[in-house]
Amino acid sequence: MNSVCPHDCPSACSLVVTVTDGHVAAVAGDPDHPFTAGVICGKVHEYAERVHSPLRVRTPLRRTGPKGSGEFARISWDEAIAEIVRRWRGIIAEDGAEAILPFSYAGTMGRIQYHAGHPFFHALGASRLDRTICVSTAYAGWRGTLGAVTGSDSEQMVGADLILLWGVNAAYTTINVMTLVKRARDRGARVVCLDPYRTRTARQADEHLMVRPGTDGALALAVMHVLIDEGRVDRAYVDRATVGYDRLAEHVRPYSPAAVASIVGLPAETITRFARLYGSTKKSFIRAGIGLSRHDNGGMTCRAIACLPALTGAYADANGGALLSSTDAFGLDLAVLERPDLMPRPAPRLINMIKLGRALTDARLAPPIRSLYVYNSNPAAVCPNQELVLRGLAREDLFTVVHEQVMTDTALHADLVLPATTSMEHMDLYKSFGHLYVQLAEPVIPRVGEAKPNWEVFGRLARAMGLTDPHFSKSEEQLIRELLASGDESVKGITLERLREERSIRLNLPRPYLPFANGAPTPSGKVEFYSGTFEALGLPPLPAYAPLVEGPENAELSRRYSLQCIVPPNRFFLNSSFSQSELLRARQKRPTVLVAPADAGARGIRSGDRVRVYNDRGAAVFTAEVTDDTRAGVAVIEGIWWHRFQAGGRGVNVLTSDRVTDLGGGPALHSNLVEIEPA
Ligand SMILES: Nc1nc2c(c(=O)[nH]1)N[C@H]1C(S)=C(S)[C@@H](COP(=O)(O)OP(=O)(O)OC[C@H]3O[C@@H](n4cnc5c(=O)[nH]c(N)nc54)[C@H](O)[C@@H]3O)O[C@H]1N2
Ligand SMILES: Nc1nc2c(c(=O)[nH]1)N[C@H]1C(S)=C(S)[C@@H](COP(=O)(O)OP(=O)(O)OC[C@H]3O[C@@H](n4cnc5c(=O)[nH]c(N)nc54)[C@H](O)[C@@H]3O)O[C@H]1N2
Ligand SMILES: [Mo]
Repeated sequence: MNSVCPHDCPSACSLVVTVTDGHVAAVAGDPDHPFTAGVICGKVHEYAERVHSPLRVRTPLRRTGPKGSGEFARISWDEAIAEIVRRWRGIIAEDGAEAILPFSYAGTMGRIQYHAGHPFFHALGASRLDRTICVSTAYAGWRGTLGAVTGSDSEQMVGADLILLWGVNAAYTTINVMTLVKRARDRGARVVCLDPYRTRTARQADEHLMVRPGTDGALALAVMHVLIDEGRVDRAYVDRATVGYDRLAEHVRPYSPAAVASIVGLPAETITRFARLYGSTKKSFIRAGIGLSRHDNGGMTCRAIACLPALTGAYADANGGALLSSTDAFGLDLAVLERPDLMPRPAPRLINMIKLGRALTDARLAPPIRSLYVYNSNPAAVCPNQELVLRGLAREDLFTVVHEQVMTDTALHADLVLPATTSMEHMDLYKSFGHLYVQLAEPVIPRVGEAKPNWEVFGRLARAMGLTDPHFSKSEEQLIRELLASGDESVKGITLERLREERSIRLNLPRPYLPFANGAPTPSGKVEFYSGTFEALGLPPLPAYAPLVEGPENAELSRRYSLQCIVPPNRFFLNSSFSQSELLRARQKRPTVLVAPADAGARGIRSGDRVRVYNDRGAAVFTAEVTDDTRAGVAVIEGIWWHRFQAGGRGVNVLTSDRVTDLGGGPALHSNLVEIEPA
């Protein structure tokens, strides 16, 4: 049977599921899907174990012990709904609905189940959640240059002569890109990977530029300097499709390779050679990752990189250009699902999700947050400033409801846990942020236990809370029809009936798809080297490099914490999902910190030692791996383990900050200073 991978990954794979006696027996990649091409990751290959996990939540549960203890008793759905309604009515009467905060992110990327709570919480008048934890910064930077978050079709990179894998560990985070990279390489394409450490992706490249974290903005400015200085600019493209070239040329003059070499941590000659290679290859495809943006200066970094193909004219080449995400290629009107019109006016307050710990513990917040409803997310593990998040979740007076598939670290802190269906058990429509196909998935097995889809639970809650808008009685099918009908040309003619027949349909976009061949959907209609929008907001109007707030240039802090610590994904978990799997935990081995030999030597640390990594925000225990896969001064902690599986009971996110980046309100997850000592 057919399905779609629901996880927060650009690949949105088309799956073939073998079902035996109502159980998922095996999951494979659809060999006929043009992007999946039969290849899926090691996580989803083991999906049967996730769907039928011993940690699966099968019935509603009520807490019977202290918060976090995991002591629960089984209750019925009717009892659970009645209790939520009783508690919320009381809270609303005393403090108003803003005392209730929904918390969700991307447990599922299916549009119906992702947005299921928006209309309900809008109609209730609850606090709004600003969902910034992942792409906000990157998208704000990209939009600054290009006006839209889209780019050349991934499949076009097969014909490229040069591929830059820039701040993306595709071999872990979107494996199908590596299928395309391999095909390009077989044709003779050169592949350059830019990453502070030697990832699995870097190993598969022809060249790895081991940049210092958070300095790609300076590197991009130096590349522009060389392109302009050496006349490697496509004047015809610049004249027809861009604005601000003269001011950019002036602006990048100080950023010579020699001037940025010590910032970026690469020899000036390497930077010059890289710039010349880029400048002399029209068929150059930049696949940029979100990792770039998870720094204090990450928005501007993405904006700067998006300028590069506009200088060489690669945006107009059938095998060139750049792609960060294809999200805006899907012309669907999500207001159909989110229903902002149901909100009271003025709109309720907006709370940035990365500041959850602060919001739950801030005594000055009026009204205070008295109830938290979590779905599609595991904030106890994934949010920065974990100590503060856990302090908030431990509040005895916080009424916490967690709708989950598995008993996460967050669910352990709930007053009520509600069982959620997986993508194998409910219906949904999927877009993608890496390819251009709309896909439909329908249930392939019966619901496990008493699990219910998000949309059904919010329907029940709406009725129980007396919300009468007809929206709440629509079926998932009806919502999918309305969403498809809301779309622009890109989805015209794509109907539920056709999707039932074909499962996956490419957007109505030309091949090759070159959205910036002649300009961009910015206010000027051009690729904006100079942004009037940024200028009006008081932001630097040209792509700018600023050193990290929490980095080596912060002299005071780096005296105490001399190592930069980046925290990218690991191979066998997806954010904190799959940490429930005994099989995948065994493959992932143990929570590990990569340390360069010089740093390890200076601290008396050997491979295999237990070490304590700490800063002012907290401390967690890891096993050290001493390796020249990372450079001196940079420690790497991959992945998010549920902290109950980590010695000391604390995870990587005690180290990360809830400080916002330069653009978009996202987290600077990779801008951390830490110290390491033997445990
Ligand atoms: N296996 C697995 N796959 C995943 C996920 C997962 O957790 N595990 N998460 C999913 C999600 S939610 C997302 S958003 C995507 C994210 O996937 P990507 O777009 O790949 O982004 P990140 O994984 O955040 O970071 C990618 C790379 O950027 C590098 N990096 C960090 N700082 C810098 C820098 O300053 N400069 C440069 N050049 N590189 C830097 C990191 O070392 C990392 O190797 O992956 C998805 N896929
Ligand atoms: N240290 C560090 N921290 C990070 C990152 C990092 O790279 N390093 N990455 C950040 C990024 S990119 C992201 S996107 C966030 C991700 O943060 P989250 O979106 O919270 O990601 P997950 O850990 O995958 O948790 C999703 C949860 O949703 C549940 N779920 C799945 N489907 C459904 C459903 O249909 N209904 C309900 N009710 N629940 C469901 C899953 O069981 C899972 O526990 O984490 C961020 N945090
Ligand atoms: Mo993400």
